[in-house]
Amino acid sequence: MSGASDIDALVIGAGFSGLYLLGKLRENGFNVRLVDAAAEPGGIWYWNCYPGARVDSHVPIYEFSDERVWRDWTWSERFPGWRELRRYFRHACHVLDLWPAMKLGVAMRSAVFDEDAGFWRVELADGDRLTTRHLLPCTGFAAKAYIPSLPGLDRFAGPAHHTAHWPQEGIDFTGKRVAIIGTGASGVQVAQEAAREAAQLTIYQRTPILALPMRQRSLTEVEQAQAKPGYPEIFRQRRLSSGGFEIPRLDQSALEVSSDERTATFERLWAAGGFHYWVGNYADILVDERANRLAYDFWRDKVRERIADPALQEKLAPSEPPHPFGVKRPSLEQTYYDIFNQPNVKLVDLRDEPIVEILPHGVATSAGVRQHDVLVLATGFDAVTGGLMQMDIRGRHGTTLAIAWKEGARTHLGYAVSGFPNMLFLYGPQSPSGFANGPSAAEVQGDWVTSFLMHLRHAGLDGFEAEPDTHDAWGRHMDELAAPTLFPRADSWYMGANIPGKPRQLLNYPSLVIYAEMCEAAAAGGYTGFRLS
Ligand code: N01
Repeated sequence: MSGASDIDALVIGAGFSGLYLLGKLRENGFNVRLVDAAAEPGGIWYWNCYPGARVDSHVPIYEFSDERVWRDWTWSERFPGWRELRRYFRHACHVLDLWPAMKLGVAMRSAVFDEDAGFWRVELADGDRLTTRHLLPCTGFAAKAYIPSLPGLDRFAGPAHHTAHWPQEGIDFTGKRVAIIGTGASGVQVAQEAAREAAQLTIYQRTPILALPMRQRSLTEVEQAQAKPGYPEIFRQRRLSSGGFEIPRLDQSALEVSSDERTATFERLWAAGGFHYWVGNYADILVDERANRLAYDFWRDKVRERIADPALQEKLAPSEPPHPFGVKRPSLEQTYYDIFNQPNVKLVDLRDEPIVEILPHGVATSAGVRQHDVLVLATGFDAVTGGLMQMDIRGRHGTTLAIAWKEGARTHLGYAVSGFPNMLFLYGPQSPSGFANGPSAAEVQGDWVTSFLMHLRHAGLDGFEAEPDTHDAWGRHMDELAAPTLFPRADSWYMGANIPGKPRQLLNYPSLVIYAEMCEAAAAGGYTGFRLS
């Protein structure tokens, strides 16, 4: 027999998924609260306030589909920056009336499942305690920064920050000797800013990023007002796509068209900018090595045109691909390849000269020492699983997710883990998570979770738990999805391969629309794989 809890549900995290879920549950009469360690809503847009941080998905794809939010909101740019995104989240909280249910600036310290009572006992960092029937972590896929263990790092005398721990007050690069370690999406964005301001910028690259042209542009109020009648259709389309975008993937093979036709198509996608060249490319780009190579070669030649020095061309856009195109996340760039023509920008190839140690005023590689005043660690995240595993969440018998997932993440439908009753996470492993545009996945998952909790309420039930054998079935399903693709061929965070010792597995579900169908089928079957009580 379950006891009464203080609230029906606690949402952890005020990014897209947490806010969407909070709104849905509130509207459906649940007594729900949200906590977030950040002082403002916006999830990663609170923590990742490094210079140049902006989203790689365009608007209106990267926003809530709720008309109450978009009706009176106008963006200034196609790919908004973090400051504007933060204003947007405040606006969304206001129009959706979420503020009264939110507690910001306070982390969840622990959540322990009380097996007798059938609910979670939660303690917050400010000492508050509460009990909740359901625990709903919405902590995103990039909640745990990864900082490699570089000898001497703690002795660096100047500012040294991971991009996701950037000081809210910012750092002025003007006239400084700035070093950036890492050339993923974060590194590219900081580099573009630092190249304009720093006296010297040194970029330490281990693997070249295969970045695509963003084609940023300003948006006017008039054009957005004219486009808004079409928004509902765009939002419908994004739910029906594999990546949560409205950009359709071509249904042809890159190999079955003539060379002229293929080049014309590549040119069109390239000119469209953003993720068109990635998401909207030929059907077999991410599964067939030969098709992939054609896409890589076109990318390489385009990039090389912008770099003056042939040696740098080879470093930044090598003749032979460092990994198949598109199976490690491409990022979007505006000036990234141009900055290497500037005299104040240097590239250090860590494959030629690995870092030996960090010194108080510089970085020593096997080839020598370079002096720096500021160190930027754009070294990524223990993505998808790290954020959940670092939290003190204890299920049955005190088990933590860190124990449950020691050999790799195992879930039911990418939502739940056996031994952790009444807990559903959004954006977790084996869900679309890092493979899908954030708001698209947040809404698909938020709707499903809301329906699930409503189903329980209508049935007069209190709880649920994933059956242990469901993990194997979902894991096998994930393996089958990964097998025909080229994703396992890159050492990417998609595969958990960026973190030393992390089990290698496809962490994200590759299709939002198929995922939604699978989850709907489970719901239609009475939430198959869950024991309801
Ligand atoms: O992290 P990353 P990120 N020594 O893991 C290098 C989202 N995001 O923060 O490739 C030297 O991609 C590492 O090298 P290598 C987006 O989904 C979105 O940039 O492993 N270098 C790599 O170059 C993105 O994919 C946006 O060889 C080391 C870099 O650090 C995800 O977050 C903006 C190293 C890490 O790149 C993560 O992006 C930013 C070491 N020991 C992020 N360890 C937008 O939407 C790691 N590296 C705009």
